[in-house]
Amino acid sequence: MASSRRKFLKEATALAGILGIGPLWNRAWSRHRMPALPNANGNAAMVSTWNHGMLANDAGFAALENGGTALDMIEAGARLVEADAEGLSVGIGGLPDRDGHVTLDACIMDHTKNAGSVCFVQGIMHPISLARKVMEETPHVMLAGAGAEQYARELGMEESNLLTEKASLAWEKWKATANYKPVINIENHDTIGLLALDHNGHLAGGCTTSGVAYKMHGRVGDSPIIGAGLYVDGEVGGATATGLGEAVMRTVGSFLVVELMRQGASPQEACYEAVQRIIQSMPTDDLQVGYLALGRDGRCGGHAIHGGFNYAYHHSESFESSVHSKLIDASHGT
Ligand code: SD4
Repeated sequence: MASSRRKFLKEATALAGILGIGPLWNRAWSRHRMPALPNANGNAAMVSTWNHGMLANDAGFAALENGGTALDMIEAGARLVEADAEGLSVGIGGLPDRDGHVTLDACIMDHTKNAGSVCFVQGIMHPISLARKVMEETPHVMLAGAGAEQYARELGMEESNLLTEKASLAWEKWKATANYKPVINIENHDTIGLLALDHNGHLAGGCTTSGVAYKMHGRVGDSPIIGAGLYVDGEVGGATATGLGEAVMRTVGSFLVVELMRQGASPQEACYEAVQRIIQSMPTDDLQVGYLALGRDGRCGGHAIHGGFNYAYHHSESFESSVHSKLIDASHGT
C-alpha cells in the first residue's frame, strides 16, 4: 500500500515536471506556512468588497466596539449596504431580473463551520439577517424563495418593495433591447462580500447581493452558495467572491481559496491561484470575478480577472476605529 502510494507520488511529480507545472505541494508558497494560532495578539480585522466596503467595515468595527463578535461585525456591515437604496446590486435598490423582480441571495458563516443561507428571496429588507436566523435557529443551512420569505414573516422581519424608481427606470431602459447577457461589468458588480476577525481570533464571513442584473427569473448565483461565494474555516481563514457567479460556482472558488491557504498560500497568493483556475477553465474576456481573502492572522489579499476590483481593509492595529478603512486596488499584483 505504502509503496504504491510512493510510486503514485513519484509518477505524479515526474508528470508535473514534464508538463512544466509544479505540483501543489512544491509551490514556492508552501515554504511559508501560516502559524496555527496566529491571532494571539488579539487584533481585529475586517475586509469587504468594493467601495461600499469602507462604510461596511466602519459599521462592523462599531459593532465590535459595542461588544459584538465577528458574526455581529458581518451582519452590521452587510445590513448597512442592504439598506442603501442607491446601490444597484445589494438589497433595496438592486437591479431586478428580466421580469422586473428584485430577488436576493445572502449567506453567513462562522469559525465553527456553522452556515446559513437564503436565496431567491423577494421583499425582505435584510437577507443577511435571515441567513443568520437560518443558521442559528433552524436545523438547515439554506432556505429558498417562498419558504425563506415565509420564515422571515414568521420572525417579523422588515418587508418592503425592493424595486426603487431608479432600478425600475434602468430595467425599462434595458427592456428596449432586452439583451440578456449575464456579463459583469463596471455597472453591475457591487455584491458585498465581508470577512471579519474579532479580538478572540474568531472569523466570520458574509455575502449579500441582488445578483446579476436582468438574470432569468429563478436564477441563483454563487453568493448564497457555501464554498462558492463564501467559505470560512476558523483554523485557516475566509474567502468571498464577487463577479459572475456561474464562473465562481463552476470552480467552487471560495472553498478553493481557503484550501490553498490551508496548504500555505498567503491570502493574496490563494486568490491569485483561484482566479487562474477560472482563466484556465473558460473564456474570460467578457467576465469578471474577484476574490477576497482574510487569514486567521488578519492578513488579507485579493485578486481579480480584470482590473478595477477593489476592497476595503480595516485592521485594529493600523487604523483608529473612527478612521475609514484603507481602500486597496486588487487588480494588479499577485
Ligand atoms: C452573482 N456573484 O449573482 C453575484 C453577482 C456579483 O458583483 O457578485 N456581482 O453572480
